[in-house]
Amino acid sequence: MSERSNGTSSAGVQREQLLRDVARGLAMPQKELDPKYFYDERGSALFELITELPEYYLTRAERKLLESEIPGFIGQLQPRSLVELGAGSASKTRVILDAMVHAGSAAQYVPLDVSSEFLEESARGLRESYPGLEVITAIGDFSQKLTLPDIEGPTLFAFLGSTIGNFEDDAAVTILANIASQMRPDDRFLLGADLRKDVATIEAAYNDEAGVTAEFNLNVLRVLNRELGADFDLAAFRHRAIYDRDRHRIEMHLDSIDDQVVSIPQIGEIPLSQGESIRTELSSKYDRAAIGSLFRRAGLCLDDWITGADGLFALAVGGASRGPDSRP
Ligand code: SAH
Ligand code: AVI
Repeated sequence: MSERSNGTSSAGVQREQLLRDVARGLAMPQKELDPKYFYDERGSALFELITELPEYYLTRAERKLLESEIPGFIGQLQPRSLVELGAGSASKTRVILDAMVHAGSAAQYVPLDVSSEFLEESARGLRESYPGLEVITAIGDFSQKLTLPDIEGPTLFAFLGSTIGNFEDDAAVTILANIASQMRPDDRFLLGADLRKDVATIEAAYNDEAGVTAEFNLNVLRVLNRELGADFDLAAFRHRAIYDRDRHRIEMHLDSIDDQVVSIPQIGEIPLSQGESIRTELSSKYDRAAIGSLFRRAGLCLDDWITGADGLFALAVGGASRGPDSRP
């Protein structure tokens, strides 16, 4: 069994960053918070519950595609390493790792995530299940420049779950370009993307009957209360998730139920009027043209586009079209 960690930022640096991000986001005309702050241990666990909800079709649809497509794909590529952005529980990743083990090519797995405790827990489980695999956890923010350990190629870079959809197009291009800059000519990139479909199906996925998504949404306020000593009253906010048909995306908000003032030490008093919202997440939905355009802008070529018969979800496969900028 082999374990390594490629941790980067210290708690102090992360707190400074959180303070800056929150001060900036809450000063905007449409108040917003960065969705990466959902994912403390509780937030990561709540996301896992979301993936099992009857309304949240994304995870099941992606898993089905991976199960049908990955064995053949891995058999051809024979990757020695898998690098995964936003790995979380890495539950679907096991489909890829199983195929790598079956192909006899599996050497290293590098899951990268901001949610450090949760990632280490996932890594422990993987090390038990795949004793021959070196699991190197990388704690960090994939929207910043990627610092990866030295790994054996060919490498498959994976970004699953449609997490790309949580970013505006320009930011998504920056993330994809960062990945492209790390890719050697025989490496491949695998992206999971949620597809555009009827609005009722999409909106139901973000407004589940059991209220787990609402709890997940409110969790970001718990994080700010704990980390910054803020005094958000969670009962004073209501979860709202609506689909923007023009921009093809879900917007998740926390609506202020009444006029209120929230206090955050080191930032100050934040007044919110009745009905005013804090936008906490975007979740864009795609078609082939939209992903093709993001890939092109990021210096990636889109080689394959795989959707199931249900038309719910897509896997996009690509390679770096410009060659590596920073990796030998
Ligand atoms: N890939 C998994 C988990 C998706 S949830 C799946 O498909 O089910 C999104 C994951 O990305 C979480 O684990 C979260 O902690 C991580 N994440 C969100 N923003 C991030 C960022 N900016 N940098 C690194 N990880 C991030
Ligand atoms: C991680 N990300 C792709 C999820 C999504 O669907 O946008 C997060 C989520 N938000 C609400 N439900 C799930």
